[in-house]
Amino acid sequence: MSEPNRNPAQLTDVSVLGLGAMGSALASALLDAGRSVTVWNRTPGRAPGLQARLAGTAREAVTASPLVVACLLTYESVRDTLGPVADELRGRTLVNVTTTTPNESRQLAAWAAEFGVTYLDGAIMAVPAMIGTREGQIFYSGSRAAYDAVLPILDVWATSEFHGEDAGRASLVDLAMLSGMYQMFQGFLHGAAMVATMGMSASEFAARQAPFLSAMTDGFAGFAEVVDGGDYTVPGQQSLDFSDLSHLVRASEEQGVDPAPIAAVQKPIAQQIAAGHGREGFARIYESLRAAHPATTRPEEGTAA
Ligand code: FVH
Repeated sequence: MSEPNRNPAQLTDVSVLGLGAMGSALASALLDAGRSVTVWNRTPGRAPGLQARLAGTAREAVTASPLVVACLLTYESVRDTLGPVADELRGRTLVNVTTTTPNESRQLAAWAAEFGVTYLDGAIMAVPAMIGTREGQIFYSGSRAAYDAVLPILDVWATSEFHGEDAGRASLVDLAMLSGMYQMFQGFLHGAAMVATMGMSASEFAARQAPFLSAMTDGFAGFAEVVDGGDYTVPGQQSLDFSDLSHLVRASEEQGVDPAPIAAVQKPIAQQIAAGHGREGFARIYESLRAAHPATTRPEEGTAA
């Protein structure tokens, strides 16, 4: 796939299904890199400026190229679009960069295998403006052979990273990172709601909160070392007893602000203290979180990428 497509039965190098904000950016970057591209979108008329070959149907788009990229909205939209054209996909490589859960990615990989389609799942860690730059990252998992074969094309979009042959891994890493990001955003907005009760603007709060949170991320590596080591008694850690956040919950309530975000942090702290671990480090709340799901494994128990 590193060479432009020369099979006369196939019209272009890559077909991109979905011309939303992200699909358009992906197709545009491919065109800028000199690739021939066929595009299709459910609703006609999106991305009119794109100098790509326009397919009238998903079937026409799929048959136009050996490499098919799906950038649709959800798992359901991928199944709805590709299900009816599965036979045409046979023998081709499908790179699905639509956001799906890990299990949905695995289901798509199993479905693709059933139809003789080589499957690679992609998780985009970038906004459309970052496509075509090294700043963006895209995680992949699924067929290693497909990843190696199409890497020169994938690298046009962003920095590519392969996470293993389990098709769900790229999505899992993506969604885990987004989970952290959204909790941080909610944490900021919760704090902004608290200080708003005494008249501080969200902008003023943001100016204080951003450098503070940024400095706090230095703590991740220390927590990670303790979690990976599995010993929460290592000296030098902030203890759970010291980390009890009941006063933060109360302060939020006193100000009339929904304490749910901070109560969600206090819950595993209280659980671990109640279980007799108050003198151990804060990172021990990881044990409450992982225990919430019976399938949880420690990192060393998982499959290597
Ligand atoms: N945009 C971003 O910043 C994020 C970055 C991280 C990854 N996401 C994921 O990328 C997928 C596509 O996102 P998008 O930004 O392109 O989304 P939209 O602009 O809303 O376009 C959605 C396209 O999906 C088509 N579509 C929706 N439902 C169906 C369906 N049932 N059958 C066929 N196509 C469907 C839609 O078509 P239309 O509405 O114009 O007819 C658009 O082409 C997404 O998974 C993000 O989570 C982007």
